[in-house]
Amino acid sequence: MRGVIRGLGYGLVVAAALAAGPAAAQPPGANYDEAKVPAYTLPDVLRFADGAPVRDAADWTGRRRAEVLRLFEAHVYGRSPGPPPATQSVVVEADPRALGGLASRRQVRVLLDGTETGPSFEVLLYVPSAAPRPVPAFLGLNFGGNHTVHPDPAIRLSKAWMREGPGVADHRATEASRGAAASSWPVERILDRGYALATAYYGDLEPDHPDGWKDGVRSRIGPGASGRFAPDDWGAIAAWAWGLSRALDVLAKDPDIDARRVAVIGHSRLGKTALWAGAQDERFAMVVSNDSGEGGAALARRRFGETTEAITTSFPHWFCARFREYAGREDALPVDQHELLALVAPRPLYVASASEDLWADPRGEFLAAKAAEPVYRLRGREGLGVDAMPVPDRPVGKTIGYHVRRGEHALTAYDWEQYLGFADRHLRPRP
Ligand code: GTR
Repeated sequence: MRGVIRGLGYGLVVAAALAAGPAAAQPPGANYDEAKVPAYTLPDVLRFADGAPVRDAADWTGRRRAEVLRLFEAHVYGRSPGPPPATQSVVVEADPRALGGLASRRQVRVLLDGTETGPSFEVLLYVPSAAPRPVPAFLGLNFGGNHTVHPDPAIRLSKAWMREGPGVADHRATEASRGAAASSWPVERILDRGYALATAYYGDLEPDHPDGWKDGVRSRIGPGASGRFAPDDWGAIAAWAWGLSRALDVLAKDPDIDARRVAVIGHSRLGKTALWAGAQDERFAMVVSNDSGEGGAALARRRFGETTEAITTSFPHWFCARFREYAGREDALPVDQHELLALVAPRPLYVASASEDLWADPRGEFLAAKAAEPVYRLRGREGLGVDAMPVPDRPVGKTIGYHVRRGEHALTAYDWEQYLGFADRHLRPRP
């Protein structure tokens, strides 16, 4: 699975190494040895760029938060446009008694410029029948099309470009890929626990390859529509994150959904995406990063696993053009990823790692969560509630949740159980 999701450059090396077993999964040049991590100093999240200290919550919410956000836009993910003015959503399919009556299902085509021929994406929504209205929801992008999250035959088969893999022929999904990602989306369990689930295919927003922008929202909307991108114009992660906000716009109009209780979730590159969406869009009530690694929850300055050089070489389209300048010189970055996590404060944040996913640097993810705590405390919330990284399969956390699951790079039922429990603690009773 990881080989399918990773795909390019280093990804292929990782996939080949993984095929030989986790112990061999070390791409050439990558450091997987804790003893070889050089010393580093993180930027102080509670200090303004001019060196002045952030003294209280008002300093943070009034000025420092915006400053950190701007730095991530200018140096890492790029600036995104606002919501397009003429968006229309069209319900293309609905069934009030889907999955044997467990849920109602709707499939909504979001026409981003209001026209059938313009850029669009499709949201699949299941709302639990038994839960009192309006219900809280999880929203996350998927890797292979909405039809891969569940074998439900009524889910429309994606017609969009796909990376080659099982059930994909000539870059198009076939019926054979129906339900292919079901192990990452325990739909019935989510519904049984009283949450709605909304998902969309990330490739609808932008196909995931260096030329993908030509067929995605970035060529039709916003600054790059002219075909020229400034060093701080949005990259693909920003485009996907922008799509999550547009999906939230749709949920906010749905009377069955409580838009004040929507958790945004993502795995791996889509975990980076969920974090950037949650950092920018404070309407997201909770943020879940599953194995997001480099460019996500993992500290950039910590030289372990994937590096800025590796990620900007394999995936030049993910970030804004300026980010590449920091390959091999992470210390020059004006931010590090703990500050991305801090942008989620005071909202509940869950960061999860997997013990064999060394490429994503589990310890670097934990340490970033730890280093985001001062902002949570400033906002009157406890962060992780522990100082030491927990052993595998021992979830910890207060307003910041964390676990390292035993096993490989994946979004599993175990991970979802922790997110559902965390959501129960933070999104109920209704705020
Ligand atoms: C890898 C990439 C990681 C991670 C992963 C994924 O190849 O190096 O940063 O995002 O892809 O999305 O599965």
